[in-house]
Amino acid sequence: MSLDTTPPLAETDVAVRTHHRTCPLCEAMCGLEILTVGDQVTRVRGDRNDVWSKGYLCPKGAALGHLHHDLDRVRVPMVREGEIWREVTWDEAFARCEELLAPIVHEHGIRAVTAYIGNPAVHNYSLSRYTGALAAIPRMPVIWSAGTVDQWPKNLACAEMFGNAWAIPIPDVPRTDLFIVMGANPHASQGSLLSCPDLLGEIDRIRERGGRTIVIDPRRTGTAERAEEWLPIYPGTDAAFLLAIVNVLDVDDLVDLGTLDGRVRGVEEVLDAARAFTPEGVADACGISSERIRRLAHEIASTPRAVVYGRIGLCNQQFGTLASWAVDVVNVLTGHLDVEGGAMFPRPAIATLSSTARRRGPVRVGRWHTRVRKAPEVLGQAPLSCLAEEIATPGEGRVRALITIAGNPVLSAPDAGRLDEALPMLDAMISVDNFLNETSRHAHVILPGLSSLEQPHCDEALWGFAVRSAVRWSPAIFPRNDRPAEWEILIRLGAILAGTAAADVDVAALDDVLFADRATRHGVVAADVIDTGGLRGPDRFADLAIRSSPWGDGYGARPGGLTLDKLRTEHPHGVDFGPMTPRIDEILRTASGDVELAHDLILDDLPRLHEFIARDRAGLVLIGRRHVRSNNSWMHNISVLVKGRDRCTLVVNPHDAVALGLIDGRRARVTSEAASIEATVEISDEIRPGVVSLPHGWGHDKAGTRLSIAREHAGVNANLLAPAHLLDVPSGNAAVNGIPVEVCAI
Ligand SMILES: Nc1nc2c(c(=O)[nH]1)N[C@H]1C(S)=C(S)[C@@H](COP(=O)(O)OP(=O)(O)OC[C@H]3O[C@@H](n4cnc5c(=O)[nH]c(N)nc54)[C@H](O)[C@@H]3O)O[C@H]1N2
Ligand SMILES: Nc1nc2c(c(=O)[nH]1)N[C@H]1C(S)=C(S)[C@@H](COP(=O)(O)OP(=O)(O)OC[C@H]3O[C@@H](n4cnc5c(=O)[nH]c(N)nc54)[C@H](O)[C@@H]3O)O[C@H]1N2
Ligand code: SF4
Ligand SMILES: [Mo]
Repeated sequence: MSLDTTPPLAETDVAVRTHHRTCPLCEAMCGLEILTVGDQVTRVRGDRNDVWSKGYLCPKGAALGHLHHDLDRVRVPMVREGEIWREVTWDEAFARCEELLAPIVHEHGIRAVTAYIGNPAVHNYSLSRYTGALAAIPRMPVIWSAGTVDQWPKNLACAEMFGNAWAIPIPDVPRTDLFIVMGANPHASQGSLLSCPDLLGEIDRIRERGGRTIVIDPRRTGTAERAEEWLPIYPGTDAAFLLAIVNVLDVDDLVDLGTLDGRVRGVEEVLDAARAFTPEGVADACGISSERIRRLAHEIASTPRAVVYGRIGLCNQQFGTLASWAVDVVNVLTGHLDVEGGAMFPRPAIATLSSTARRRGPVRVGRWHTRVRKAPEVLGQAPLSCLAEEIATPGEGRVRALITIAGNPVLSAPDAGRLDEALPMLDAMISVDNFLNETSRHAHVILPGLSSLEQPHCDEALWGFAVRSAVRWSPAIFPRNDRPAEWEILIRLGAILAGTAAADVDVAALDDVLFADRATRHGVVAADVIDTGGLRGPDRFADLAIRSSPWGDGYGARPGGLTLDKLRTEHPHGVDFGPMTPRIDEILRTASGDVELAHDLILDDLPRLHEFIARDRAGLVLIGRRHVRSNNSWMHNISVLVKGRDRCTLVVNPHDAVALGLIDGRRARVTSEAASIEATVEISDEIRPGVVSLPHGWGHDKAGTRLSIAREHAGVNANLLAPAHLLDVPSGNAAVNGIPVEVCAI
């Protein structure tokens, strides 16, 4: 049995077919109903029978057919000679990869080669499992990913507190009565490190049951509009704000660990550290009155089902680790961790990183440093803002070959201009990507993945952040014909890097080895399962993860339990095993076995925060924003999503606009220490004074791309403005929010 083959469609087939499938575009994982006629998608709507999302979808999901049919999408491997791209066969493409990579490995060793893993890999199980394979087969260091522009501070804080970087508690939104949202805008993003369909609808439901939502954000976002209250915080001051809440909890005798009493260490040290952050002391810097801070502390403490949730605005800022840590410090000190309606650890029905970590011991930081800037590694990653200098700086240890996988760092990474200049200096660049875009235009070879509709889909990572223990598997809708899936591409590349001739790579044999290794780590005797079911590739891993979950059959240990086959045949609309339940004992992997709140790596960063709070705040700072019709940098080539008003505008508060002489609709120059760009001004009181906002992911005017629609809506690349050294120090995560800028009319 092979799950990823769909019968070829007859050319004369005009029957309307209905398919059910998970949307792969964001963490909400909506169940879709997709109608097709022949090889055309005719309609996409929410699947009302879906056990998880019950019919919800957003405009991006509705445009999935447009993404599939996009004529610019790369379907055939391409090789670049000078400025000219040539379509080639898969054999030729892999032969060219070998020709490019083998001499580099031979002369400089595997350490001269590396990979960058972008965000869509998380939404694609053919990539997520096998990027590990690409690294493991040749023992290649893969230290670059979108993780260090995204959630690395949260990973670090959770590694310290809970002993597992992926044990990230999520807000139990469907059962909370006080939802405090900091630096997240689910109105656009649909939720992140939090999978919950129709999050904005949940905010309405909180209100309907007498509860409240408070949004703490420099911008009055769509989420803030829907909430009961908006607190316009100054960027980068969240950690101080939350420590002031801790201070009030202490002084007003509100600390109550609830069910975690006796299981938490470091409380006194944290209360000590918070003594310097009084509400009066931080109010001006945060832009929130001391009275409101005090009252909020009391509200959190006195509401049985309350939760603080922080996301990207608290991560990709200068105090990301302190802020992300402080979110859960407040949840712990008010008895809101691991309880219903608070911050909880999901129990996924498909075993994920968060549910399978076994290692105990110290957090891995600083075991090596980057060559040029000497930045310490954090949990195996280097700050993405170091990549350009590692390519461009000559000398022993230079990055000479780069494989980008589902990433567009020329638009999404900080100090983007330098990276754009550095990529042509590579001796070899391979992009595993579905578009010839701002990044892949520098590649020597583009190896395209299948369209999402040409392959099965199963979210492995994301159910680990979901408010319910659900899981779903979707079959391919269209045949892939003789094209390889991405997992096969990655195995092939890995083997080529390990020295196998491209033509000799035995993908199936390597897949068996990788699976056996994984199965052993799950505690399954590999030989027992390899020959059962005939599964291969990511489906075999998904089957393993499903069978190893609490609801799985455990390969016979729990007869009647779930298997991939059962999920596929009996549950086309997914299966749901209910809401989250407390599980701290299973989660904790700290050396002490308790929650550990106080860590030097985190607390040592406090002097930097003190200095920041005391600093003059006369100038402007830049933050980003997302829009529901965008997806980082890569969905601007779909007409139905980009049409209408220009979205890549610089939002400025009316007071600042008057002071600077800016006029709505006219151009302004924005200058940071990294670059100077021009953007159209949009004057609005949705942004607090002192802060301007420009979305990321735009700047599609580069020569040499194949993005005909995006080019007509080019916008400007906000990440040109992000200085490489502006970081959250403990985690190395980029601070792409809170960039000091000057703005003038032109
Ligand atoms: N200023 C600023 N910068 C930011 C952020 C911010 O908030 N502000 N956010 C950051 C965050 S959170 C992230 S995650 C990063 C994202 O950064 P990246 O992950 O590097 O960038 P994306 O724009 O998501 O690019 C995705 C790429 O994957 C390709 N792709 C899409 N689907 C597939 C697929 O199925 N297979 C393959 N092989 N390729 C595919 C697309 O063509 C595109 O090239 O950006 C970061 N950058
Ligand atoms: N439509 C759409 N959906 C997406 C994406 C997308 O690009 N488009 N990207 C996906 C990805 S990769 C991710 S990681 C998630 C991110 O999901 P979210 O975290 O919800 O992302 P944003 O919508 O950028 O919301 C971040 C908020 O932080 C605020 N902010 C900025 N600086 C600060 C600060 O210093 N303090 C506080 N308190 N707030 C601050 C911003 O104003 C913004 O409202 O979204 C995912 N979903
Ligand atoms: S919210 Fe939109 S993009 Fe996200 S999974 Fe649902 S339909 Fe897809
Ligand atoms: Mo992200």
